[in-house]
Amino acid sequence: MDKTLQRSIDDAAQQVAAAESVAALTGAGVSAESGIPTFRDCGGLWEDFRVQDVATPEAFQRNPRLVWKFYNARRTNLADVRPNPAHFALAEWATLVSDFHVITQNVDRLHHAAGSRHVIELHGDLWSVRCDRCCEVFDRTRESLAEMPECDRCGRLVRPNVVWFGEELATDVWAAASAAARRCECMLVVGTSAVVHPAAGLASMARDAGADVVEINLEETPARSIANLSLYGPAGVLLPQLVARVRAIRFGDAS
Ligand code: BV8
Ligand code: ZN
Repeated sequence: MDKTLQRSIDDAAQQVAAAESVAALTGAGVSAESGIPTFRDCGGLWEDFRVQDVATPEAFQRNPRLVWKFYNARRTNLADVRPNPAHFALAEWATLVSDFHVITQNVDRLHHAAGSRHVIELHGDLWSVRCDRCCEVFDRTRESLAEMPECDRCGRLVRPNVVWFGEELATDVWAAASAAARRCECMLVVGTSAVVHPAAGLASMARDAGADVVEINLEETPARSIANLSLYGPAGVLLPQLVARVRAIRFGDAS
């Protein structure tokens, strides 16, 4: 790792090591090193599918078969996917402080698989389905779904239990995410293009409440203007280094 980046990691660790309340806002980039395509990078999901065809309620009304093809393919691709060092580093950071929340836009549940205990899923998850008539959520973890699954109770076509564009986030989820953003002394903004709202607004919420905001990404994003620290490189490389420095500063061996 080049000396400049190493120094930036050391500086960032010095600045955030004292934070007892930490929140990590994560996006698809934190799962990239697990082999999951992001949305907006080259080779991303939005290259093969248009948002308006597979990620809106109107799309589901118009062509549920295409929407389920999109989501079933993502579920299938997740079957053998494991968390990467970025996920594990966030789970480790939570053992160093008294309050750590992961606020994720991701639906892959890799933060849970890495051992993170306080995970707020802003946009739902790929593993459960929802019947809009019964308002019931059914866990379909690891099952390969019938092409278009139906409700156990009423037999109606069910939908992926995710938040689509044009849909509100669940009130309780948004309340928990906003509270974590306002409470934290440090917010890590990891692997997100910071263009999807209201999720992206959580970084400003944290900064306005006095938190240090650390952007961790391969490249600059709109979060750069909000962050007071930016680290550019793969999250799976940077986060383990950052956590190791924070641990050393908090528990000795701050050589
Ligand atoms: C809503 C579904 C009220 C699940 C998703 C305010 C301003 C502008 C627009 C709006 C606004 N308020 C509302 C909107 C409209 C819209 C929106 O934000 N549009 C944008 C795109 C213009 N928002 C909504 O509709 C939201 N609802 O606000 O309700 C309302 C109601 C009606 C009308 C208006 C408002 C609902 C948004 C939720 C949409 N659902 N997902 C799924 O299928 O997965 S969002 C989708 O994008 C995913 O959840 C994804 O996580 C999210 C954000 O993308 P990223 O995670 O950031 O991924 P991306 O590929 O973009 O970027 C990856 C990043 O990682 C890159 O920066 C890359 O450099 C980096 N990276 C890559 N590899 C690595 C890495 N970094 C580090 N290490 C690596 N190795
Ligand atoms: Zn039903």
